[in-house]
Amino acid sequence: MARTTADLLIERLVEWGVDTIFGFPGDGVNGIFEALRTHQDAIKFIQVRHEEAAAFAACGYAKYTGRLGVCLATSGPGGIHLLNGLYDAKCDGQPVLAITGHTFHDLIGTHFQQDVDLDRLFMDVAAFSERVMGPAHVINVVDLAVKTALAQRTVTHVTIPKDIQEWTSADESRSSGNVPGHSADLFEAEHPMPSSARLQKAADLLNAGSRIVILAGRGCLAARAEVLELAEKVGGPILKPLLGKAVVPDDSPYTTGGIGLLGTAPSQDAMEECDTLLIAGSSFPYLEFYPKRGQAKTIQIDIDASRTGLRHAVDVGLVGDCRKVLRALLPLVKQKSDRRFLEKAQERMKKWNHLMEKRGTRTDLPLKPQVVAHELNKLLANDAIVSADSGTIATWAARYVQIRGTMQFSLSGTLATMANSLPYSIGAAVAYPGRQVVCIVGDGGFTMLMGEVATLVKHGLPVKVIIFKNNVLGMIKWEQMVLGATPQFGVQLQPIDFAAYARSCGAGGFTVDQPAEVASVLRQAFAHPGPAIVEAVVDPNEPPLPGKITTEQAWHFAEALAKGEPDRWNIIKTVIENKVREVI
Ligand SMILES: Cc1ncc(C[n+]2csc(CCOP(=O)(O)OP(=O)(O)O)c2C)c(N)n1
Ligand SMILES: [Mg+2]
Repeated sequence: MARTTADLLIERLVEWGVDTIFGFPGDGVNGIFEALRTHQDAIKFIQVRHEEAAAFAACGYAKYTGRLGVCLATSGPGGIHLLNGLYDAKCDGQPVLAITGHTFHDLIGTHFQQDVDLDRLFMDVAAFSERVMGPAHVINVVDLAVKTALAQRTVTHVTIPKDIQEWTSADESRSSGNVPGHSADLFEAEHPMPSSARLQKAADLLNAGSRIVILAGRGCLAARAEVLELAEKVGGPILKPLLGKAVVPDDSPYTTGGIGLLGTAPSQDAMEECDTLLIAGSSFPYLEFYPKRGQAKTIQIDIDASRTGLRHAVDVGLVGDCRKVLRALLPLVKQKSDRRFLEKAQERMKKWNHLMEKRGTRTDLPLKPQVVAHELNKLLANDAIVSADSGTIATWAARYVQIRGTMQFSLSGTLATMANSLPYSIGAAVAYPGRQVVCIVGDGGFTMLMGEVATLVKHGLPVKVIIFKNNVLGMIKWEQMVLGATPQFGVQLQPIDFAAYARSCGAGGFTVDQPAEVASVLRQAFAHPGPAIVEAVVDPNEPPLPGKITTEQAWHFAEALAKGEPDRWNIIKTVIENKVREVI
């Protein structure tokens, strides 16, 4: 039987090992949907409620499985809706293929309906963006789109005019140059290794240093044993940018947890005091958290040679896969007997954990967000997949979710977009049936794509969604005050009854606003057989203060209050209570 262009597309994707596509229909992709219908036994279609969610779900799927994520949208508006999720994948280096429709091939450029040149629109977000011209073209294009996405760990795009999707191989003869079967569905993921001279140079710096810090990012997610072994050898703490949160367990004596505004004070202290820094698989962007110029000899391992020295002046750059490079480096690194730097970090970490515990067990009202995060952490399985959104919740997730076992954790790291966490969780739950999947989201981020609760119910994905409801775009409120020294403006949210909403979608819906009830309500939600939403009504005046607040930040804060911040008395009260708690 003659195969349509769409059949050839889907069959080639199956040959590439793709078994899931996230998307949303439209007449611009009807041909592709027909091919999906007739290939249901080989490929799953997960229908979402907004194309942005399809792109996020594909990104989450890629992040948690290490495989290609695929999303599908119709011509014009459908494709445009994908963009934010695709940029998220591009910014965090995830292989995602976007497939879109286009208008009739012979009406392109005539102001026809949905006549948007998505291949041109996607030129910035996609490393490869091509328009398929016929059935003889589709396999060549798909092969390159898949290989480019995997090889460059980025976004690629294929668009197919709607009528061409239905053309069959019988309708069209190949051009003479297009020899059948020349394009291979083979991808070899080998990476270069640094020379032994360069490895020795890096080892010499590590052997010469006495206060060594390891900044282990997402490139080390598959290198836990190697990172831990190195920390043990050099007697230096591992600092984790958020995308690298799952690199090592949080109860390891070798880590001081996160770094950055939502990181820990001991990580920042270690960074400020180190004489040698190893950056491994990280593009952690906040330059102010790196050592001062000239303070520390720096070694960087990165798979992408163009990123060497991106954030910090580097003395030795090692290009390659972090796990393999660390393995080659380890035998050259001497065991250090001086443990003082590590022990100091461990002492500080004890105090930090004590402080977090105190803040997480507060019983005063209104309910503190830390209490919710603290109780939630206790219910996480050792293989939970946790996705967080942007906002103050990212701080609570960063500080209270304690990585253990094979837990995975992600959020929109580099794009730092809102609304990613629920669709990431869709991607995770589809990829790993039976594993606990948890979404930590603010009320602002949740409302952006709240239709995706219906996706959870429709596809039977038992994701647990914990909404921190403070009726405000909290992060921006604090930024306006602490960074801008101005009172809050334009950030209050009209409250929504999320538990009732969840139930109206067919999911479990729970509410909690009492500290003493948090544990039991969360437990009920986790025991709920399908997807469930917990709306935790939390104090909007609890600031997500950095681990170490700078004098400038404190001044800005005070100035904003003096300029007539509407919540000033409640904020002052909350902040003072925090300080009192740290002292007693
Ligand atoms: C798409 C998008 N729009 C705006 C922002 C800016 N932004 C970052 S965090 C945030 C507030 C998030 O509010 P919410 O989800 O309620 O969480 P909260 O900070 O209150 O915990 C905003 C508006 C963003 N990062 N992404
Ligand atoms: Mg909020």
